[in-house]
Amino acid sequence: MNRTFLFIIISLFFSTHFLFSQSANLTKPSAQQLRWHEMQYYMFIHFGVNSFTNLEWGEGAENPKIFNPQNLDCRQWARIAKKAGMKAIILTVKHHDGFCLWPSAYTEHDVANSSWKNGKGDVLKELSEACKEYGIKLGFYISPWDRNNPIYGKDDQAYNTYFNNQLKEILTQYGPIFEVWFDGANGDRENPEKYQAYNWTLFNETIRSLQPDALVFGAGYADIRWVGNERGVASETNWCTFDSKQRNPSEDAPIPLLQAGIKNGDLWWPAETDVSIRPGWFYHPEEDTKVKSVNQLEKIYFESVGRNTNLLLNIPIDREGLVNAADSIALMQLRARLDATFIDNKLEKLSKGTPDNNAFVVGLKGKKTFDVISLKENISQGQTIDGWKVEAWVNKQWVLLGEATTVGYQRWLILPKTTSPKIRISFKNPLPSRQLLDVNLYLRASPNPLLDKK
Ligand code: FUL
Repeated sequence: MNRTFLFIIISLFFSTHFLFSQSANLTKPSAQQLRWHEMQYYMFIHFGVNSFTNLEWGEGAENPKIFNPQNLDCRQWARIAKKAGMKAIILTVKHHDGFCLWPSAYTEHDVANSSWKNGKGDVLKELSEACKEYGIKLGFYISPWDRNNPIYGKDDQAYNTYFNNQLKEILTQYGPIFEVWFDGANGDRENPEKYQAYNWTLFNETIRSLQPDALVFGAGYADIRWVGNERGVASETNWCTFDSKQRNPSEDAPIPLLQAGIKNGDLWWPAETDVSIRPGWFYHPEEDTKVKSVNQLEKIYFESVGRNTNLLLNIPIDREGLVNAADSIALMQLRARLDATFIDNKLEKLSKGTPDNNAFVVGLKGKKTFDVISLKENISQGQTIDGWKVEAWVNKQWVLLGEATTVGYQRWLILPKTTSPKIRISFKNPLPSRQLLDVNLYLRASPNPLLDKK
């Protein structure tokens, strides 16, 4: 036994006599959104001409011939994602430079005119097959901003038709798509002559009619909101709900609202955290030594997945067409770290909680040591918890270990390392019946100075 950590799961069954049901009035997720919440962690892949030019934003004038990943292997990407515990891959099929990773009938600026496989290759097809083989889902990022297309910003309607045709190609030829990722970039916003008015209504109709189970992220009529930064940090207070009037298809909502969401909003609009494992989104050889450490990645994981968001972690594909060894090693270190803490084959069922004025005392079957608490809310009924605290019985008295605001799908709180025979969880307000799904306590497997409380 080389692990000394503890894993306790508690199922709390609330007696209904003092609880009331208010869920009928609460905004609830769609079935597709509920499934999305369960995914929690998946891979973002930035790959394209920028991977060969060392740019982050291509100009659109790149020669497609420069795209030539000689050892491209999408099965390697999918295998690494799977081993890392990720549930999907989202690929940049077209970034701002306009180069398409699938052979598009509507442009010459694509893989069909590249050197790779003499123009016979299709990255999206290879990835869709690899994802299927490894049992993970597929999504795509597609940039509406297109610096290659000469009609962009010159003829709004013609460009919108072009973009919509491309959406149709990728929504019909590559199997089920779980997420369509739009960033709102309209790089020429500052330059009115080149400003393109996107037809979000048209794009929305296309997505909903061709892939009704796909979720849209970001701009347009999105189902999922941006977390408000690219550092991998979700807000401690994080509502899955929003005010539908504040979701503008063409403009980001104000950052503080994107971060915290809006309590009691009429729209279920949960947040996704996107961040890159390296400083850049695309591959740059000089960043091989700048891959985030396991401590940094664990912090990101705790501050995204542990704060009621899904984590979309970007792994740039290198010039060979592979996940670079440095990134792969970091991903596996993170997986090992998380598994060691959150191992789930040592469940110890505990006694029922005792409802007492919105507080639940839970015995730990002897003294146990822990430093993380996890709460899960039954979001299928909506999100209601807006304040709670946890105390432990130490030296014959209740000692406050930590306090937090929202819970949502999942909330982790790091606590001072504590050994105790029982804990008490108290809520600010009464909970609807069966609103709290479960409580877990863990002892983290390795020290992490970025997370450890003094
Ligand atoms: C942004 C883009 O401008 C970046 O290049 C990157 O793709 C990021 C995920 O979204 O809007």
